[in-house]
Amino acid sequence: MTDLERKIVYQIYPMSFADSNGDGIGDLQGIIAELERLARLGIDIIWLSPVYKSPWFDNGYDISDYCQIDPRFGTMEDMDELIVRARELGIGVVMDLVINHTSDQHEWFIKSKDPSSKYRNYYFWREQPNNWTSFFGGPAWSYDKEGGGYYLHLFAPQQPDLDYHDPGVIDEIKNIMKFWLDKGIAGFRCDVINIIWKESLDDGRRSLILTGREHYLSKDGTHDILKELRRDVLSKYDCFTVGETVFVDTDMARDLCAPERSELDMVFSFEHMETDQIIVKWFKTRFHPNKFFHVISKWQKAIGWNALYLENHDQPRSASRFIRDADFRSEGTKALAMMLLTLRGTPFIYQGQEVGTGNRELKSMQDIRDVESHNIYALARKIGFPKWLAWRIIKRTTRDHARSPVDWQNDTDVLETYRDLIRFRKELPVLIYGKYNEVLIRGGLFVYDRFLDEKSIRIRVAISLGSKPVRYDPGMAMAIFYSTYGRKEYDGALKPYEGIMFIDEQSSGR
Ligand code: ISL
Ligand code: CA
Repeated sequence: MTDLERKIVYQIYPMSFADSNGDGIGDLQGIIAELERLARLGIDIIWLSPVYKSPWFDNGYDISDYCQIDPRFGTMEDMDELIVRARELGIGVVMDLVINHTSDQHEWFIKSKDPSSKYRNYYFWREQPNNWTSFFGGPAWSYDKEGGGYYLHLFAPQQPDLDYHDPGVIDEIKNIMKFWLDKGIAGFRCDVINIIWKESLDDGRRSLILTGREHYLSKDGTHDILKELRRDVLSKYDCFTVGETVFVDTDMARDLCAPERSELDMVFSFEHMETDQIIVKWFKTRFHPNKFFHVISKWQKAIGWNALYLENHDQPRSASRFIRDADFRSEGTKALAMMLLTLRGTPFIYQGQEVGTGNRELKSMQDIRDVESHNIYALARKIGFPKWLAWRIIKRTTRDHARSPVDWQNDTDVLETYRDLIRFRKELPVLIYGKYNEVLIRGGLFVYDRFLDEKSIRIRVAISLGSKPVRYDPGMAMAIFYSTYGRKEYDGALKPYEGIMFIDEQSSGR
C-alpha cells in the first residue's frame, strides 16, 4: 500500500446511478457514459456495489453466480468494457466481495440440500437451530423441507451463510477472486468480512441485538482466512482490500489492517455512524456534533491508515443526518466534505454526496423496498409498537434513502467544493502523508492539524457544524488557505457550518 494512499474512492450503487436504456434501472453502460465526469471530479477508484447475478432479495447482496453479470445491468462484455475504459482514464474498479453468504438460489446451496452432496458442508445444516438472531431481525435459522433441516443465515433466510470449516469453500472463493483480478480489477470491498468464521454454534448470550455474536465476531479463524487469501491470491496482483467490519473497536480494526499482519488494507468501522443512536440504528437520537467528532478523532489517533466515509448504500444521507439546521444544508455539506477530504486515510465518496443529496421524501411503507426495513417494521409491530412509531423508525433509518436515483442537478455549488478539495489532496502531500493532531473539539467545532514535520507546511482544519458563528483563534501565523464560504480574510470567527483550512504562513514561506 504505497500508491494507494493517494487514491480517492467513489462508491457506485449501480441500480440508481445511471440508466443508459431508459428501463428505469441503472446499468453498466450508464456507468461507462459517466466515467469522464468521474475522472473530472478527480476520483481514482470506483467501488461497485454488487452487479453479479442475483435474485435481488437483498439488492444484489445475495449472489447466485459470482462469475456472471446480472442481466438488469448488462453483460460480461459491458463489464469488461467498463474495466478497460475506466483504466484508460486512470480509474480502477473495485468489486464488492460478498462471501459470508450466498443467495439461496446459488447452485451450491441448491445442491447442498442433498445430504450426500459434496456441497452439504458448504453451509450450516443442522437438525436443531441454536438461539442466534439475525442482522435483519428474527431467528438466524430457517427450516428447509427439501434440505431436511435448519440452515444458518445471519441475514435474510434467502442468504444462507457459508461454512469456512469446509476447505472447499475457500478454494471456491479464491477462484472467484482470481477470475475478477485476472480481468484487471483494482481490488475488493469485502462485505461483513469479520463475521465469516463461526467458532462454534453454541447458544449465545441473550441480547437485544444479534444473540450469538460472541461466537463469530472477529475470531482468529477470520484472521487466518484473510491471511490465506492475501498470501495465495491478493499478493499476486496490484490490488487492495477494504473490509466492511461490523462491531469493531479500534483494537480489532488495528489487528485487521496493520500492514505487518497482511490481512486487509483498511476497514470501514461504524462507531462514528452510531453516535446518533441508542444501541441499534433504529433508535435514533439527536445528532451531537461533539460526540461525532470525538469518535472520529479517536479513530484518527488509533489507526495509522484507514477508510474514511460518511455515507454508503446502507446509511441515511449525511446532508439530512449530520446537518441539524436545514437552512444551512448547502454550507453543511461543504464543511463535511472538507472534513472527509482532509483527515488522514482513504476517502470514500458515495454517489450523490458530491451534490449534497439528502434523504428521500417517503410517505408510507408502500414506498419502501428494502428487505431490512420491512422485516424491522414487522418486528416492531409484533412487539407492540403502534403503526405511527414503527413508521417513524423506518422513515428515518431506511436504507432506501441512499438507494434512490440521484438528482445530479441538486447542488452544483457543493460539487465545486468537492472538486477544489480533491485537487488540494493531489497538490499538497501533507494532506495525505501528514500526521494527524487533534487541536480541539467544543461547541460543534472540530479543529485538527495535518503536518509532516516541524519545518514544513502545516494545515489547520476547522470544521463547524453549528448554526451560530463561533469564535476561534488559530494563532498568529495562520491565514486562510481555503474556506467553504469562499472568503480570504479571517475575522476571528467561523461562520455557521463553515469549514476553513488555515495554513501556517511561517512554515510555508507564502
Ligand atoms: O445496515 C447496516 C448498518 O447500518 C447493517 O446492519 C448492515 O446490514 C451490515 O453492515 C452489513 O451490511 C452489508 O451486508 C449486508 C447487506 O445487506 C448490506 O447492504 C451490506 O453493506 C448483507 O450482505
Ligand atoms: Ca437500464
